[in-house]
Amino acid sequence: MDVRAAVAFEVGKPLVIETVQLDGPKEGEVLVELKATGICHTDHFTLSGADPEGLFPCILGHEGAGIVVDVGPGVKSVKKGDHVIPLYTPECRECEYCLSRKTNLCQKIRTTQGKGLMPDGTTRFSFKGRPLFHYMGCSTFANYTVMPEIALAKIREDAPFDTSCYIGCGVTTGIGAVVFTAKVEPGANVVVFGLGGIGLNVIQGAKLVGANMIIGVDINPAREAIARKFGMTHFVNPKEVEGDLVSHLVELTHGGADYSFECIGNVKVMRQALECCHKGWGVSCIIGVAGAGQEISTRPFQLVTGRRWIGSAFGGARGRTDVPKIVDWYMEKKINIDDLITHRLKLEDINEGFHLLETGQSIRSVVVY
Ligand code: NAD
Ligand code: DAO
Ligand code: ZN
Ligand code: ZN
Repeated sequence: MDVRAAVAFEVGKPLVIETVQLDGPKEGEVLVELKATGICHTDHFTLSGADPEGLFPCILGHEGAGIVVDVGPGVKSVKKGDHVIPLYTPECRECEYCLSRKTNLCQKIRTTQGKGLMPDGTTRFSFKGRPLFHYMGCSTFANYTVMPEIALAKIREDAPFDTSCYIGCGVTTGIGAVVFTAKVEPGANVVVFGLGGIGLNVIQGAKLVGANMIIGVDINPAREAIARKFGMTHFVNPKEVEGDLVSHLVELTHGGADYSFECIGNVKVMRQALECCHKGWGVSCIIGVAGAGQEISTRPFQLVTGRRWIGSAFGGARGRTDVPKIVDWYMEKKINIDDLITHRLKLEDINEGFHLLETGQSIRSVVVY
């Protein structure tokens, strides 16, 4: 079938709106009509060329919501008409990783997904007879996509698509890092570095679990007001701190953070996030994705003296199990998504969404199909 897509033909070039061809779902696959998709920093990261796994030409996008319109042979868990959120971290419930209960990183389709392919090693998208790579197993910058069944979370039908799509990445990544990965306890002092689409969700996750101090750190002063609305108690702009930022944060928290989160992808900030943690028990969680070839460093004594460095992918969430619950939290108004969607765009204007992200003007831009 013909579908409308924003195609990433080359690194660093604007996306091009084209009519491309999409083959129907094969065994275990599902055709989804996308109704909305967010634009995440990670799409920008891949388009910029900083992503070592980036493959071109491809259809980017991994933060979608839509409706099942057709299913391939053998599909049992979803049916035509179901409302779904595509998952870049699938949940097969039968691989060694899923069964371990120790991680959300299902490996069932990892090899092919990392190569921009469907599980049978081919692509469903093509343009003028040449294959277009899938992206993070989702490719939501098209009004239809094909997904493996194990990479779809079925969600309630009263959830609006243009807000719940954000649960497909940013909301779950931020809130999940607090709730599922770090397991922050009530009364903890938390420092969040980077108050963008992810960091603001870490802030609201920290508020949700009853954290005490919630300190936000960002070089963009415009982020202070919105972060306070989501539960931040103190704002620190590194550009306005006299002297050492880490010492300032340790002083502010009376000894160091119980938990810190890096939500930027900057390896120097990752070090600051670890070193502002409390001696003996502070935990620093890396969420940001650093550019190809970059490395983190600290003095090992920071770890010897009880600080721990951890990381979180998709908030540690098991997509098919946890995403529908997070949609419930949103619909029950336990979490706020609406105020984070700052822009709604047509697919034709998607490059404007990337510009808004680059210039710090948006929190989340959503393309509505
Ligand atoms: P964003 O661009 O919306 O936000 C980044 C924020 O960091 C901005 O507010 C910016 O002003 C601030 N910032 C930049 N440099 C800073 C510095 N030196 N000190 C303090 N603040 C600084 O990005 P986002 O969508 O929130 O994504 C954040 C990171 O999370 C990206 O690296 C993205 O790729 C990554 N990510 C990771 C996962 C995961 O599962 N681990 C999922 C999604 C996104
Ligand atoms: O299982 O080896 C693996 C890879 C899982 C990919 C997890 C991606 C999380 C970070 C990328 C940013 C997502 C938008
Ligand atoms: Zn994302
Ligand atoms: Zn699995």
